[in-house]
Amino acid sequence: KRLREDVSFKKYMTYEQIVNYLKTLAKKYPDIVTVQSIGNTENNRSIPLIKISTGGSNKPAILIDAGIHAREWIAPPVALYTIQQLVENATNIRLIQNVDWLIVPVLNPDGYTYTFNNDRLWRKNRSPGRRCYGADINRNFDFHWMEGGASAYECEETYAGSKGFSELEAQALRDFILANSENIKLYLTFHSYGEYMLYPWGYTSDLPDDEPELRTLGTAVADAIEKASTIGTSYTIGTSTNVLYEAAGGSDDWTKGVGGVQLSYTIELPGGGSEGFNPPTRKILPVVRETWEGIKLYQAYIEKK
Ligand code: ING
Ligand code: ZN
Repeated sequence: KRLREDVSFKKYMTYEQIVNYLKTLAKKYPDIVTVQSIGNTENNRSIPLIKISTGGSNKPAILIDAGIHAREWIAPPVALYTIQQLVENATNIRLIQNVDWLIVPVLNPDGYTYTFNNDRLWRKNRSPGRRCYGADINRNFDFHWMEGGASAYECEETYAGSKGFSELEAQALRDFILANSENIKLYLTFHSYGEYMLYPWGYTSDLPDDEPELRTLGTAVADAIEKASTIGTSYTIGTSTNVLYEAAGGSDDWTKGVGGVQLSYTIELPGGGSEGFNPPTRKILPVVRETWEGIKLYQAYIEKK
């Protein structure tokens, strides 16, 4: 079987196309690219992770995911653009010399596929319940689980699952982080929409001890994105609870609170207005390009730290 799939930012790629692109990169660039599955979903899809590394041991790593929420279509392209720039643009070689990259472009393949074939605005995964399908993966992480901003009813959009880490996708990310927690220095999770640069905590309005560092870094990144923006992007920076809403069980809270990753951010990409979760395809490139300017600044910080 000869798969050759190119990445596209002119359209929204399907899960299969994204997987084929990752596999194509692994074949074409075996010295720096490995693709693995971090777990399987309810509908037996694998959750792919691409590792981009020039080798050596104990380098700091940046973990990025997108597509925790199925309908937030602008998020996977940001992960894919990062992958493309790191692997296929030789001028970016210095970005992979001292830092490893671990990227999951679609953490919720079942939900993502469901938004293509059945319901464009589906948010959750597709695990079956008694009455309804799906739990909100971003309420299912077991750190102050169900303490606020989450629902115990399985038909709700923010259903937190039957218990902390009841969901396969959350388990997969947890297990990968715990197996690599020594090296992971930064976690970025891409959502949409609203232009928020969020950091923990989401379960309480209390601030983490290192809030000044999270705020300073997040502000610098947001500034870089805004400066590069051709579409008037403007980020609001702060803790999830204080600038957006309280929500326990999010991946960023667990990653910082339990996973041992000090720097943890949820980035709510542009969208909204009449576009909502469905920015027109001509917006994909402007969004991924401006966001990439911010991601490079995160890399520079990790490299120096
Ligand atoms: N927003 C995030 C959500 O899961 C969030 C915001 C992130 C809240 C992290 C709390 C913690 O609701 C979207 N658009 O999904
Ligand atoms: Zn989301």
